Amino acid sequence: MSGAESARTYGNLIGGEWRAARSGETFDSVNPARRSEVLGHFARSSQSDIEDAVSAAVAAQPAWARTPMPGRSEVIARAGRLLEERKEELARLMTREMGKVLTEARGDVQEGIDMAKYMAGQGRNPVGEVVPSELRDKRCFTERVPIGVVACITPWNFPMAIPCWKLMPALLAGNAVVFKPAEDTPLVAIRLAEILVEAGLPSGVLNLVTGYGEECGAPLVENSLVRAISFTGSVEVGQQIASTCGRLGKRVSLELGGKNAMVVTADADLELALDGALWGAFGTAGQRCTATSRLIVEAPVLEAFTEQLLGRVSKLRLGDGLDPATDVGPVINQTQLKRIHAYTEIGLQEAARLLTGGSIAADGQLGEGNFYRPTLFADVKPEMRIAQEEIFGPTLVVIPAVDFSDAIRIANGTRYGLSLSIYTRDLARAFQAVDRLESGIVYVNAPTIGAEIQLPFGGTKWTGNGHREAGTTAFDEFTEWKTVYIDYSGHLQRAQIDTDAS
Ligand code: UN1
Repeated sequence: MSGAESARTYGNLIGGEWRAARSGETFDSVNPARRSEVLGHFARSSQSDIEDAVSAAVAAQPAWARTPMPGRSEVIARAGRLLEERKEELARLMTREMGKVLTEARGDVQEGIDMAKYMAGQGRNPVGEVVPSELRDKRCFTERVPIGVVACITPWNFPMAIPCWKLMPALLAGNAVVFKPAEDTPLVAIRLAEILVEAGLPSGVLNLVTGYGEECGAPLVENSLVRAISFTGSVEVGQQIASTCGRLGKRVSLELGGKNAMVVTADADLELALDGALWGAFGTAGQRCTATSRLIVEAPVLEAFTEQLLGRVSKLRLGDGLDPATDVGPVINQTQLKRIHAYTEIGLQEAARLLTGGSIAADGQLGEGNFYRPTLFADVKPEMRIAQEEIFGPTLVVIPAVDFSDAIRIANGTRYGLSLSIYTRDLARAFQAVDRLESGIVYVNAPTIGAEIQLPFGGTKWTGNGHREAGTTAFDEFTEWKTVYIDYSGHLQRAQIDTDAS
């Protein structure tokens, strides 16, 4: 892309206007495949910008909440159509800003489109229930109401899908939103905000503030007028946010890490499992919270499976995600690149056997970006750090299991509980695994990635705090229940006391 476009400066969206940060400071977004390519300069926001954004949201929210829900859903539907029209352009931009290969970037935008369409359809669905009363001439019902102003804080790995999972239901429910995207992917976020504005969202209903977590995310979480926080990101930051929200008595939903495993049983279709392992572990360069980062293989097939896997992993081609020949793109930034490599060193110290990869790729053009060679470790023990901690990169560890029960025990043996999978041809084994795997998402004969938006998404244990995004649960994060009792008897009726069964 031309240098001229790269040089543009982008502001925050506050009360319908695009404005620079009050400090006038900016930060850059760069292409992880070629760090010299700057995609733009973005507002480096802090406390006062957050206050402006929250004030704009507070002012706009009541009128938006009074707009009938089918009217609100029209805006979401139009946004979905605009996303669809611009899918290719947005996908290409995403590949340049975040690095994932173009086919996957298209999938990421498609996930946003799907969410918009799904939510638009919800706009005419029931929002509560009528419940019988104990008493005569009394009607009881429930309804969902907006929370008010909510903050959506999103990661860089799904720059379109995850913001759409949050923004579409939050807005449809009648909230005003302050959206703080990851500092690595501000431009895709700005394109999404522009689309929502173009689709007819009134000024101030969506405000977008770019910047760093400590400077701009923290004051957003602290702001007393922001009543709920929806956060996807690391366990460390999620726990800080949760403790702040605990102290301030506000709602928080967390979608944090994973250490997802695929179990390969002795009776599995090994070809199928191989394809699944490669896609699950090295898709998005392993930078998904759902990425398959552990492969638990039953003893009888361990050797053959590992050998075939090694053959396939060592053939994966690293490169720019815009190049159709590329299998694995760059990782997001230099910090992550170093972190991923530090885990290789940890694995070696732990005496795991490095089969391939394990180094930063610096030859030729690859040296201009953040490339890590697809890495495979064997002889990994379940308690090793490389088998317990989220690496968030193209590193897959193979853990031997003596039998099915051992495999399930190992799969469940981390602090995370997002996505677990099993490959087997035995129907009973498949259902036993569904029963026994302790995670929010379970796959049979598919890898740990590939969630669809019409089903709840989220995990158990340290992966989250009990919430689920998308699916039929999408509104739970962004609404309050209101319970309404209407007594039209004309006299005092006392619940639990005057009940008459005659
Ligand atoms: C994430 O990794 O943060 O199931 C989300 C998947 C995608 C969503 C992943 N549909 O891998």
